[in-house]
Amino acid sequence: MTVEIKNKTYLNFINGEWKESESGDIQASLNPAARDEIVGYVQMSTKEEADKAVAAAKEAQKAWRKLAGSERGAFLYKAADILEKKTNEIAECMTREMGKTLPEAKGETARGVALLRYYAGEGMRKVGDVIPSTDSQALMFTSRVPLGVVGVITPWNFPVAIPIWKMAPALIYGNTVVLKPAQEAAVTAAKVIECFEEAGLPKGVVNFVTGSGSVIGQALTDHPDVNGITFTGSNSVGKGIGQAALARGAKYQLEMGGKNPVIVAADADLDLAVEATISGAFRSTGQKCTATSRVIVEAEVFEDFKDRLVAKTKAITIGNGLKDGIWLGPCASEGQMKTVLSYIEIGKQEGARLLTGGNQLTSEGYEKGYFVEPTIFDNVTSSMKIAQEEIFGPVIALIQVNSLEDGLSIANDVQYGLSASIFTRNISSMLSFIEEMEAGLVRINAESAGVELQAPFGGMKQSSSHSREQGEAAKEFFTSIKTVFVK
Ligand code: TAP
Repeated sequence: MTVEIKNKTYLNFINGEWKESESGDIQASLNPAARDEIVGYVQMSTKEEADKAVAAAKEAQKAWRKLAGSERGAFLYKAADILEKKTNEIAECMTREMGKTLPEAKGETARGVALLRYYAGEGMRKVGDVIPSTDSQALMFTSRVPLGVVGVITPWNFPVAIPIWKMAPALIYGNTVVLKPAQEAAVTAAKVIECFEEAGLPKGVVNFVTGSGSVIGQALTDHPDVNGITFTGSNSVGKGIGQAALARGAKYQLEMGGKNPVIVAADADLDLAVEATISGAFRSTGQKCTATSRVIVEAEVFEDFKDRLVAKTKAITIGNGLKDGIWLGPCASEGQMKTVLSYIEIGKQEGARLLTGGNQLTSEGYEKGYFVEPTIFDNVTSSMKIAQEEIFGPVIALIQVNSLEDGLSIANDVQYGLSASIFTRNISSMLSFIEEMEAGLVRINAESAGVELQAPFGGMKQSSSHSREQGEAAKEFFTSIKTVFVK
């Protein structure tokens, strides 16, 4: 295999310095659209390096917490400006590293900028309440204080937005952080850290250690000086992190998987429902935690909806996301592609009918990448694995129902509860859906994917630890309430 080295070796960032791992090991990050292209190398660090990063964060927190919120905010505003200037460079790196198309990568980077500015502004907002005491001579109030050191463990699917939506609120409320990004997208994450470095944050406030999750992620989770762990990723890893954090009394927050339904009512605007289903299911190659994976359609419009959905899906352009006109990029890694293909096999064996897609693309132009056709099954029943388990790829399970009531009950018939949407013109149907849908994010006449940074985000059931991220909700996790009584 000819290896084209296009980029450099990225280091850990500990106590304000870029450092090689003492392990001497590095790992290549490969382009999933062209696996002979190396995007960069990242460190395979040791537990001791995670420990050093935690020690630096602990020391730095003493002064960082004493700054005024607006002073901490000023650093975030600077980081936002730097990230904004580097949008093209960082978005291109993201596309090359994890495959999402360039316009999507630019959109995500712009979201990172907006998140930084939003939390910079939070530095000027209130962090407590005055509560009337029963003692007329006393002043009673609450103050929100930082947790201390926060361990940030992130997945590869939003390598800019997720680290920022965790680090920015952690920092503004006076915590210091150690970021352990997913190895699959650690080069892009390193570029985010460069923005914080250029913004001049004091040394040790932001630290970055790459390496395997079971070494570095576990080290942060178990470290007695890490006061909070914020994690986004799979349920299996998340549950282990939650148990370990609970066992040593650390605060934790887990955002995990989804199996997000869309309900299409007989009175829906079908053009809108088809557009939104395609966007929700196939953008980012279905690798969003909020991606649509089950589409539950009332019998009256099932055939019409299905035909339109399949026709539009067949017109999707697939390829390297850096190229103009490409709508769907590759799966982010070989492992992810294999998982998707294995679920497609399972779907066939379970008796679902393949309407379109179902194959890896291997012809000229695709042979070096992890491309899977956008895939739609019908004849799906709710008990099938493809209707129950998170696939995290471009696969839709179409389920036909005779009433909206049945649709809602199937929509709720999974262990997950992250996001859900309904297409209907009927206000009663909307209200029943809002009332009965067991999901942290419910959307009406809009795709299941779509998160606004100023609103709380998180799941019900097995999708999260029931905490919420973003918007004002972030304050709940990244601070502790201190009740103060002054006589
Ligand atoms: P995971 O395999 O769970 O990895 C997430 C992070 O945890 C990575 O940084 C990983 O490191 C690390 N990790 C692995 N083992 C660990 C351990 N024993 N202790 C501590 N950390 C460990 O998930 P993924 O494949 O990157 O992401 C896909 C999953 O994320 C999907 O299930 C998706 O639904 C979920 N997700 C959820 C959301 C929200 S907001 N709910 C958003 C995006 C994605 P390495 O990978 O480097 O080993």
